[in-house]
Amino acid sequence: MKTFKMTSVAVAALFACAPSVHAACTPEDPDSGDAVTCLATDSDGFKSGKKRLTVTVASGAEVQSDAGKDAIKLQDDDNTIVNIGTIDGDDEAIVGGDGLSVINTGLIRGGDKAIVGENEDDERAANMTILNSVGASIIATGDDAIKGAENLSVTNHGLISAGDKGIQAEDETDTKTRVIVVNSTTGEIRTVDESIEGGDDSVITNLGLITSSEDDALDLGERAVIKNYGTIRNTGGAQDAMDLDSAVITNFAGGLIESLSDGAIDFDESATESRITNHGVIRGLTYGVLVESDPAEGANTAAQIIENAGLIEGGTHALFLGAGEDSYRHQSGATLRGATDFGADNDSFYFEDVLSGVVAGGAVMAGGAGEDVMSFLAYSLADLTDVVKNAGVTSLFFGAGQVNVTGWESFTFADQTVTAGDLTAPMAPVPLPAAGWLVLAGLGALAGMRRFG
Ligand SMILES: [Ca+2]
Ligand SMILES: [Ca+2]
Ligand SMILES: [Ca+2]
Ligand SMILES: [Ca+2]
Repeated sequence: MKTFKMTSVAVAALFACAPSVHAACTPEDPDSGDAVTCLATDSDGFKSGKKRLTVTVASGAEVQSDAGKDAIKLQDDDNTIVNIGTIDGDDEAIVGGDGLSVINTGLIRGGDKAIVGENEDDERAANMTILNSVGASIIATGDDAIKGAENLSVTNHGLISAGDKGIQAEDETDTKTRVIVVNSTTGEIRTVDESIEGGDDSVITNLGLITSSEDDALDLGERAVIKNYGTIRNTGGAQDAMDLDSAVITNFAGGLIESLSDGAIDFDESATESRITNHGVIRGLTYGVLVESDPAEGANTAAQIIENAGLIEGGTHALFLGAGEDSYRHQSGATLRGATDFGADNDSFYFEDVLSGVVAGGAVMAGGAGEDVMSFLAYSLADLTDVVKNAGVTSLFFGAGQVNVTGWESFTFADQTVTAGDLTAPMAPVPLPAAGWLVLAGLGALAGMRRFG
């Protein structure tokens, strides 16, 4: 991020010395590197083709635009806009070039877009840096709030809201590009379409709220790095909280990744491995974590490696992982709600701790095609109290613990591995005569009796 070249003391001094009737933004025709200060209401906007300007809109000042025009337009390189007042464009509030830096503690509002990177060659500007402070707002009523190309970097402590997309990184050929966003505990990004849309190698850190009412909250490409301590949510439009190709996602305790209309985390076509570490909640109306499995749509053939110490929930499937050698570790205290389907290829499922009750409410965990292995790391084979096979589904009981599985070719315990075919009840139960059961029940002994004890 570039350094704000004018201190707040200097701004205050300029403001104090300025007569109230002073031309709003001066000098009107600066040289490259000059400081431009807007101290009152400028009704027809400010425009310059110079480089390295620092344009400061003082507290109480407002830069407006003519009808259909932009409020501040600086299309050459490395300009800085410091807004302590209001920048209000009928079309865009700010159009800036490569290396534009915007520091906003006031209001930036565009009737179309709020901040757009577009250089003097009409290419989408790269390396833009936007800082939106606590209490500050960047609002686009018609279209995207912030739009730039490669390495668009946004740090948000205030409000970013958009009638279309919140933050979009895309070049002039409509190729999505890298975006870096930090949304702090006070940060809110509220949009109708995608909240953040970008290309490969994007990095998103969220401690606040990112929410889209009709599209994906995050829509990114390959190798996204996402750290979530806050809420990332889709609320409508049959879309996802996250729509990605591949990613490393860490959802920390208290973090919520949620779709009220479709999947929480959706992986599109990719051959690149993804990792999810979850200590919070990942919850989708339809799916918790899913991959595209239809070749006609471009199937995801990669491994998804998931460690869950929190909650993963989906109305249809908690996990639907498709092709690739997928792996899921159910850590101590973890919860699954919904079925799981590990799809094609050799997949792995690890229960790291003892089971507490019926896993996933009894929903079936499918290994799918391939040689799939389910592991019970806290149990020996002798801890298995019953095996019930019914209509292709095998129910494994460890006392009160139960899992319902299908399509897993082998099961590993702490002491040994057995194939699905060899998995039977550890020993045939010794039948008691009916009278014996009644006597035992009458003595209150049945509840404490282990079937194979
Ligand atoms: Ca997969
Ligand atoms: Ca698989
Ligand atoms: Ca499989
Ligand atoms: Ca299988």
